[in-house]
This record gives sequence, C-alpha cells and structure tokens, in this order.
Amino acid sequence: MSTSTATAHPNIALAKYWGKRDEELIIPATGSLSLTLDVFPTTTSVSLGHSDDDVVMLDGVALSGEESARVRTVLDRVRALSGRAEYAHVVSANTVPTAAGLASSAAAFAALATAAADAYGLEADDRMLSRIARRGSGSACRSVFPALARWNAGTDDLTSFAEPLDWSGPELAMIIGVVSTKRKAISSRAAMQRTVQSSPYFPAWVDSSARLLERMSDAVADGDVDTLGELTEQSALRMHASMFGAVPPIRYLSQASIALFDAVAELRADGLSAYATADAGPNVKILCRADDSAAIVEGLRSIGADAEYVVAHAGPGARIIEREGA
Ligand code: 2P0
Repeated sequence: MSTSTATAHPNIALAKYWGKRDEELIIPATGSLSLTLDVFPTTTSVSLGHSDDDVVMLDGVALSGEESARVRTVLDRVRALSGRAEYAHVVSANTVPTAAGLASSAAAFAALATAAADAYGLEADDRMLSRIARRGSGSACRSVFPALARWNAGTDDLTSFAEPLDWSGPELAMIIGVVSTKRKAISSRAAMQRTVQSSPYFPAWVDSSARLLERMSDAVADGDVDTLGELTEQSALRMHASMFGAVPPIRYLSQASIALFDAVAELRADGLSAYATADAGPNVKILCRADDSAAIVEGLRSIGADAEYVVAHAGPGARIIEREGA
C-alpha cells in the first residue's frame, strides 16, 4: 500500500466565478481572480492498494451520492491520465465548517488533485493539477496556487486553468467576518444553474465580468489595493444581483451580511481602506492592507458589527506534505 498526503488552503474570489458554460467539464462563463488564504487548510490522503472500490471519508464520515461522485470524477481523471486503474481510499479533513460559504470545496479538491496525482505517479505540473482540480469544483483550480491567481475561463478542458499572478503592492489581508456556520440552504452548484437558466441579469453579469476581470488584472499588476478593493466589492454585488433575479430568487446574504457591508462602507467614509465581498453564504470577507487589519476589526466592533473575525493573509498553494510506502 502507498499513501500520498497533500494540503491546500481555501481561496476567496475577488472577481467571482458564477455560472458555467459547460457543466460536465466545469468550464465557467466568466474568468475569475482570487486570493489563496493562510487559514482553514484541508488535508487529504490518497491510498492505493487495499480497496475494491473508491472509498471517501470526510471528517470521519463516508461520503455517498453527489459528493462522492465528484471525488470519483477527479480520481477517474487522474487514472485516465496516469494509465492506472486501482481504486483509492481517500481520507480528508477540513478545518473549516463544510459548505458554509467559506470555500471548503476549493481547498478540498485542490488537495485531492495534488494527492491523487502523486499517489498514481502522474507527473503533473501546476497547470495540469489546476485542470484536474477544476473537474471536482471550479474554484479549486485557483487553490493550487499561492496568493493571487487568475482562472482563465477558456473554452475547453485544455484551456480552462488558473495561473499565479505577481503582486508587488503592500501585503494584503482578508478579514473573515463569520456571521453563521450553518450549512447553506442551496448548493452553489445548483444556485449557479438556476441563475444561468432563469435570471434575466445573467447575460449582463457575464458581459460586465469580462471587463471587470481585465481592470482587476491591471490593478494587480500595478499593486493598486484601492482599485482592487473597489472592483472586488463590485464583482460580489453584481454576482449577488444576478442571483436575486433568478426564479425562484437566491439570496445568500442575510441581514447580518448587509450590516457588515454597511459597516465597511462607514469605515471607508472615515478614511480606512476596506472592501467587502461575500460568496455562496452569509459570511463577509473584507479585503484590506495587512497593516490596517487590526484597526479595521476594531472599527467594525466599535460600530457594533456583530461577527467573529478571523484575519487571514496570502497563503501557500497546494502541496504534498507526506508520502508513505512504495
Ligand atoms: C467563487 N463561488 O468564485 C464563487 C463565488 C461561490 C461564489 O466558486 O459547481 O464550489 O463546484 O464549480 O467552485 C463556489 O462554487 O462550484 C464558487 P462548482 P464551486 O469562488
């Protein structure tokens, strides 16, 4: 028996991915850009040589149905590319509440792709790992890389992958305002489908995202935190607006989320540089300069914005941390 263990961290999109052009290959309707964090890693081990079927354990519980099918999709891809057929025993441990809009699936599938490629002896460069991770969960293709990464939408399996971006601006922080750790009512996968199929705002989302991504990439190249932050907030609100237009409507933002967006705007009016974003859940993430993060948390608390705050910074890409057996 041989085991490969990998770790990966969640990423938060500054320019959001929302909606697919190809459901099976997970080709997105829009490109996106994200920051991989240094908190809440997922560790995943892939063992070969003692299973007569794929077995997937997440935090001690055997997965079945849709979740295990997604893991199998990634394993099948690695088996096809490596020319090997053995079943795998997968053990994964999250350090973040699963499915609460804190990007647990991004870290999970980036770690799985990395561990599986190593276990099956597939010589995969980061671009190939990004393409493999994408098949499990779109946003996972970005967590292969450290810090800032851009997922080029592409048009097929070969052209849809993330790549790292250089950053020469001041050190960034992402303050995570946790207002709820409940499991989300609708998965982001189902919510995206419904938005694509029924929201009259979806075409405008796709159209405006392409321009926003180019402007954001320029802001990254310039090390311009404030333009990056302004575009981050725009992208989040436009994404949520596209969901509001779905039938029936999808609303992940709660009153507490909106209160946090308001509090961030209030801090900005007071001269602090802070920008809010939110994903498929009510938790709000605040992009800022690392040097300002303590003042921003203190400011939010003094306004009475009620949340648990975790200050994250740019984190590492997915990597192998242990190998056992041959
Ligand atoms: C993102 N989200 O860019 C966006 C913003 C949530 C809101 O990617 O269907 O788990 O597996 O490709 O990647 C969450 O969706 O969806 C997500 P699938 P995924 O981070």
